[in-house]
Amino acid sequence: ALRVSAVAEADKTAAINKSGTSSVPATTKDIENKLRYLFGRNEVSTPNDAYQGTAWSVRERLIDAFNKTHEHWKKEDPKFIYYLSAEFLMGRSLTNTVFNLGLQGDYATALKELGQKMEQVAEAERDAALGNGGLGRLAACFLDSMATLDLPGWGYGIRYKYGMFKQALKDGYQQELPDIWLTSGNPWEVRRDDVRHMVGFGGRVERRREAGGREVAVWTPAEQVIAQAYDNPIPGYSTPTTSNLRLWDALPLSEFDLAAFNAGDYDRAMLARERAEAISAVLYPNDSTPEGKELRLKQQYFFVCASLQDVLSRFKATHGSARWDLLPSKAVFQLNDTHPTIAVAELMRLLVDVEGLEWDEAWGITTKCLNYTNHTVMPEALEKWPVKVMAKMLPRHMEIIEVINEGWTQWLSAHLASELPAPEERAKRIAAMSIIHENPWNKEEMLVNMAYLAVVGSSAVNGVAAIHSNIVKDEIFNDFYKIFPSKFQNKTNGVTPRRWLAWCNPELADLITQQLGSDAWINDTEQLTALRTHASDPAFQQRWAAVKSAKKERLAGLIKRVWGEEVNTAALFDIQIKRIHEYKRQYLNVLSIIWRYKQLKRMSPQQRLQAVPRVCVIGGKAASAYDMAKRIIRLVTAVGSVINADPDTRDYLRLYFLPDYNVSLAETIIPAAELSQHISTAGTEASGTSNMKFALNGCLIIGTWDGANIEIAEETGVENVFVFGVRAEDINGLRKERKNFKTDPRWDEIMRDIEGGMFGDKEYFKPLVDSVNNMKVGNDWFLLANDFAAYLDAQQQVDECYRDQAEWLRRSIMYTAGSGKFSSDRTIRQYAEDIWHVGPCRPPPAAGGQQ
Ligand code: GPW
Repeated sequence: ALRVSAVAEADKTAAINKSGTSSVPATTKDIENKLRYLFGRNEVSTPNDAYQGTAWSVRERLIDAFNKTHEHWKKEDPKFIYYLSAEFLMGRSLTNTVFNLGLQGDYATALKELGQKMEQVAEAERDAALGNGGLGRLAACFLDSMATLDLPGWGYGIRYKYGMFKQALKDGYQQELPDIWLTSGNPWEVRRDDVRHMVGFGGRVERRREAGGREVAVWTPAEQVIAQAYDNPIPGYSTPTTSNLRLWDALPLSEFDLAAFNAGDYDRAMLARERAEAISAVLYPNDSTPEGKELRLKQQYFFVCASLQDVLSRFKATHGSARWDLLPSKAVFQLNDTHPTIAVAELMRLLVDVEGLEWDEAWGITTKCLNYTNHTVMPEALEKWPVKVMAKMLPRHMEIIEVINEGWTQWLSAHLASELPAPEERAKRIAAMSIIHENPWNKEEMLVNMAYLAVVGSSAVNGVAAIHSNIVKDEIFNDFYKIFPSKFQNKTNGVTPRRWLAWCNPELADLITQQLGSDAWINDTEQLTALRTHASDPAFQQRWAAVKSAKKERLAGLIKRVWGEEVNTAALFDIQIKRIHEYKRQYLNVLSIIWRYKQLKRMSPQQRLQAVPRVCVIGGKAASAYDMAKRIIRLVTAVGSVINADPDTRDYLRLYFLPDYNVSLAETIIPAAELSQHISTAGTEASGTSNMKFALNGCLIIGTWDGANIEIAEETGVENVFVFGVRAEDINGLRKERKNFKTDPRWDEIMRDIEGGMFGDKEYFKPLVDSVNNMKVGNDWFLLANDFAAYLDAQQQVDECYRDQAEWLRRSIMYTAGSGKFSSDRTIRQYAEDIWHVGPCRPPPAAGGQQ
């Protein structure tokens, strides 16, 4: 008999206890059966049991939708989008799948019958964390939008065995733990045993003459591995379309080296296997600072090579091997940053060496098929691979890149002849635009500039927010822009309104739906603008505030679980969650919290009663080798433990670091946030996407004039945003003038406090203090001191605004109302129209289905 939790009423218990009778609805039965036959468990007794049974049951509905979509796409043969990305930060799938497929009624009722709550059951799922941060999550939002818009398109990436590390705190310091996410199986993937490709590395290249006299390059790799496909169905919302994310797992050619095995050398017998499996073993945990390790290049080539072979073999199966000219009308690839840029050389290799096309024809096809999205302008973040490393691992690709670069520089020389007639001038410009160039820090070493290779090899190059795309055009790729102005575009990022409002904040979603009279805003977010007319309506404001309060209570519960402390839920909830990076300036946030603390300390108890209470939350991971970022985390926890324990101030100010920030934690934190911080040095944050998620959930922004903050301010009303700080165009000048910069006395005081050990650990914090304090050129690179006073002023304005709750709520509503533009549906429509030239292809509705 079933054990049923106390919440189930007695009559239901009776019905369920007649196990095997028809009174148990089909879905309930299915959940139980999945648990019974896949896990050998006879009763649904924990949320985890319920999760496993539910997920494996939902999987079948998902696969049905997937099969119907792909049957249709095969028949119609539309042009396809292939989104190549080293990262897909999917998070959890259960809620999203159930809601996107329109199955929430079925499963919510079935789970209730089993004494379980959908929300709790969903929390038993582990995040799929195959990405670092914004770039990987953007890829995930894009898949949701492509499917929702019925665009034929797949994601292609790596099935990392270990995703983003789990972060724990040990004595306030970050500790990294492996993310073992596949242990209890993954219901959201289907292994395709019939889809495998060989990927080679190293070895040598020889020339051979073919019968017709044509010279061909023959690459004999020293090492080969198998790329094994796993498909992850991607359900669109409110459509039968279910698309695909195909991830590659690396397998050895043979289980073990038989000769070594037979000779009894078991260690050696396993070596090749370990080398192969290492390729898809772990995600590099670096965000915006590339890891120059050979294994990382191996990962990049591994997934690009498998993906291109996969696409080309399907193309050949439909169109034969004689019509490669048709490829650009059937396939378009989007390179998510430079990580998949080896695709330029790989597509050339497949077309020229394998398919026998002439170089020029292949080049025409390659450049028509590829497009490149840039996500950063920070020079240290742009990928460059030593020619030596590339030549050893990918000898044929290095040759191909050299030929591409020869053609490119020759073309440039001719093109620039009239503009730069002086040979030295011209040579200088060509050197500055060469794909292969000297390492400026080590003249002995030559580098392949992956961004330049991507720009030369692509039809379109885009940035991810208006200001960023302008910096791309006017600064980092200006020489290229002057030659190919029409190649450069902007595609401002977006986020999926399904996960980031409708599913993570159903209470606010319901309120919006009631107010607007329909839920059509979920796939037409421009309709949210109609909320503007209600922004000042006191009755609506009260309902709006009630939702925010409920979400704050929930976050307070989480803080209680993590830190064991109660927080005042009437306080202003002030949040900064993102990867820890010097350019994102979590340090500046901490400095302002220290200043707030000091001011509170100086007040009389009577004066303190007038203060606006705040609960500050900071969360984010530091790359394992990013020393400064780890020190910043320790500063947050050290400052937190001092101020949270201070009886004078603890009613007015708290600071908590929430460990292991990830997609699921974001889904809890964002709906509860009242103020969110996006305070990067102007010109450094390409776009930011959490700013959009906060705005969508009615959270006010304190931020710099950077990335998508600017466009959010335009849509929301700049008077509703707490904007501060220097502008991007002034950064270079200010960096040069650091010698003459006079720091604010409040800044000096805080620096003395940290150095003097007010928060303990003074040796450990010294490099942090030094990094911003020595007024010489190059120090305080991210200009914290320059923005400090303006930031404190903006924080003052935040307090004043919060005192006027009607004004605060009006602004809060205006943020949601102004979020229409930031749906990834809008972004994807623009990519489809301006770059991909791909249209929708919707399968017929499923018989008896919802849509
Ligand atoms: F450096 N971004 C990221 F450009 O999350 F490659 N990881 C990265 O490695 C890079 C960029 C890279 C982020 C940007 O920092 C953020 O501003 C942007 O919103 C996001 O990519 C999506 O475009």
